[in-house]
Parts: sequence; structure tokens; C-alpha cells
Amino acid sequence: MTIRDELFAYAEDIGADTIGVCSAEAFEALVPNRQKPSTTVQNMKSMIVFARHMLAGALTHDSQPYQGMNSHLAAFEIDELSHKIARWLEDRGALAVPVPNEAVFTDIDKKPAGSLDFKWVAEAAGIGTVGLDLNLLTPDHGPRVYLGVVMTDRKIEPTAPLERDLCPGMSCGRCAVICPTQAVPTEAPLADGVRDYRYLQKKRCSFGASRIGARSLIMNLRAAAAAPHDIDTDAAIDSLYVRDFWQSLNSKAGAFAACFECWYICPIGKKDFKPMYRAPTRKNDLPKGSVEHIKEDGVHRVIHRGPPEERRHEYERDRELANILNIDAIPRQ
Ligand code: B12
Ligand code: SF4
Ligand code: SF4
Repeated sequence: MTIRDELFAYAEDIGADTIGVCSAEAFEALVPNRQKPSTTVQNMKSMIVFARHMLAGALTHDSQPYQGMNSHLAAFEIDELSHKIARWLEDRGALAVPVPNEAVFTDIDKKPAGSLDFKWVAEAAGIGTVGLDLNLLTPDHGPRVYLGVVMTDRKIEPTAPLERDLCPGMSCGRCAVICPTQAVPTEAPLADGVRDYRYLQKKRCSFGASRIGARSLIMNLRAAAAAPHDIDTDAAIDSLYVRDFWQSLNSKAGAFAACFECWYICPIGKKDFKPMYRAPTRKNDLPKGSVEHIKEDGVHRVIHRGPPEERRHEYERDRELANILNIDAIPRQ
């Protein structure tokens, strides 16, 4: 048994769904920005990347705080697994560093956020492929996984990337039409493949995914400071936004992990998609015929024909305060 086989057996035993390895040196050459192995932790030779899925039951619940809390449980498991995998390696004489799984620079437009960008490490190590909406998709649970990375100075034989993309791109297009903040491309040249056009407008997505996070707080405070009229301070102070903000500090609900639309509807995932769709809350999400495909002038466009009904407002709770302050809706750009 190689050290890789032993490590994989251990990781699966303690709860990793899937695991792979990627050479730090080979990956370094692929990274187009500063999110490199060498800028994350120096002198590391291998990156162990693994996934832990989110409970399908939690994704059938229509309460966002329930979903958020459950996503944090999955993320906590990632932290625990990272620590255990690193300790396992150190017990065998290696140096090992778990990479923080949710580290974000708040200025996400100007700097790369986080250190390593895990989805690319996961794709390189073959535990899945990156889809149209830049979620990493895995064969068993589609995008509904959190990812962990442990870097080590031990050379471990890399695992191979998957041979085929799991995401067919625009010919599915479900995440593009459902995205409440319109952050995912809804059209692409007909001749191109998903690797040519997969993309996410991350600032837009953050309005949904991090609705009570620092970004919405700062934008609301800025807008309030610049408001050209008197503000109902009582209503602003005792508002749903402020109460949710407190809850997000306390339990992380809503701070991030506040939007799962692109996770519910992604049909990839042998183990969880069908069971999830048995639930009454999910049954009506993009049933057959609700994504219209238009192919003309060399372009493939997808259009939402519903159901579900518009759920956008649920994911733009930062606007609640804007409404109380009677200021224009916060600009998206
Ligand atoms: C910042 C961040 C966000 C941002 C930006 C998302 C993004 N896709 O980049 C926002 C707030 C929008 C966000 C939203 C969500 N996130 Co988030 N997020 C992160 C975080 C902390 C960093 C990601 C990052 O570095 N992005 C880089 C962006 C900001 O830079 P960029 O300039 O746009 O892109 C450059 C890099 O990608 C660079 N690059 C860097 N290395 C490499 C290597 C290769 C080979 C290539 C080609 C390119 C490349 O090339 C790009 C062009 O310059 C990661 C954790 C991590 N460390 O990976 C979790 C992470 C991506 N998030 C996660 C999750 C779950 C979510 C949400 C579902 C929210 C939720 N409900 O929990 C949504 C999903 C959005 C989506 N469709 O992807 C999971 C993803 C799991 C999965 N299955 O893919 C992660 C991995 C956390 C985790 N540990 O599991 N997130
Ligand atoms: S997390 Fe929500 S806002 Fe972000 S890409 Fe997915 S559906 Fe869109
Ligand atoms: S919903 Fe469809 S287009 Fe979007 S990532 Fe999943 S398979 Fe790809």
C-alpha cells in the first residue's frame, strides 16, 4: 500500500466523500493570478484536496437560516477533516498545513479572495470539474459539497483530472436562469464548450451568497450617510436587517452561505439530486420546459420560463434597510 492509498483510506474513514492529490509545482504553473501554492504556503510539494457534501435534507428546507447553519456544519467538518489529515501526515514525519476554507479578502474585485482557489485545485486533482457557474461539481453530489485543502512537503503521487466535464454548459443552463442576482452567463457562442465561457460575476453573487456580510453592511452605511433626506432612525435601528446581522455574527446564518439556488437545481449528483427532488419544496424548481433554449446567429441563449416564481427578493435582504432608509436600491456594480 502506498502512502496515498493509506491516506485516502484514512480520509474516507473519517468522513471525506472524495479525495485527490495535486502536485504543487505542476499547479503553480496553471495559476494565472496570485493564488499560487507558493504564495499560500512556501516549500510545499503536494496538495491534498477533498470534499464533504451538504445534507440534502437541509437543502430541501425553505428556511435560509436552516440552510446556512447546515452549510456551516459541513464547513466545520471540512476544518476538522483538514486538521486530522494534516496530523496524520505529521505523524508520519511530514510537514502539513490546512488551508483556511473560507478566507476572504473583502475587496474581492481588486484582489483574489482567499489564498488558493480550491475549485481549481479540485479540478486538477480530478475530484470533479468546474461548471458553468464556477461551482466545482462532483459525480456523486454535484456542486453540493464544501472543499478542503491540506498542503504538505511530502511528495505524494498526484491523481488524474477527470476525462470529461460533468457540466454540459449552456445546453443545461439551469444555474444561469435560476440565479437571483444574474451572476451566471445566460448566453455563449454555439461553437464554444463550457471551459470557454464558464464564469461568475462574483460581486453580484455576493449580494445573494453573502447577503448580511460586510459588503452589504458597508454599502448600507455608505448609502445612509449619503442620504439626501431625513432618515427614520428608529425603524433603521430596529430592522430585520440589523437583527439578521446580529444573528449572522452569532451563528453565521446569512453572513455567507445565504443562497443555494444554483445548488438546488444542478442535475449532476448521482447520490443526492433525485432524493432532493422528492421533497415538496424542490419539486417545483425548474420542472421540464422551464428553461427555454434559443439558438440563433451562432449564439446559444437560455431563458427562464419558471417556475419557481421570482425568489430574488429573498436573496437581496440588504435592500430591506435601503427601503427603510428610503434610499435608492443599492447599485449592483
Ligand atoms: C471568495 C469566495 C466566494 C466569492 C467568489 C466566488 C468564486 N467562485 O470565486 C462569492 C462571495 C461570490 C462566493 C459565493 C459562493 N461560494 Co464561495 N468561496 C470563496 C472563497 C473563499 C475563495 C474563492 C476564490 O479564491 N475565488 C477567486 C476569485 C475571487 O477570483 P477571480 O479573479 O474571479 O478568479 C480568478 C481565480 O479563479 C484564478 N485562479 C486562481 N487559481 C487558479 C487555478 C487555475 C487552474 C485557473 C484556471 C484559475 C485560477 O483565475 C481567475 C481569473 O483571474 C472559496 C474558498 C477557497 N479558498 O477556494 C469559497 C468557495 C468557492 N465558496 C463556496 C461556496 C459553497 C459558495 C456558495 C455556494 C455560497 C454558499 N451558499 O455557501 C456561492 C457559490 C458561488 C459560485 N457560483 O461559485 C465553496 C465552493 C464549493 C463548490 N462546490 O464549488 C468554496 C470552495 C468554499 C469551500 N471551502 O468549500 N464565494
Ligand atoms: S450562490 Fe446564488 S447568487 Fe451566487 S451564483 Fe449561485 S444562485 Fe447565483
Ligand atoms: S446547473 Fe447545469 S449548467 Fe449549471 S453547473 Fe449544473 S450542470 Fe452545469
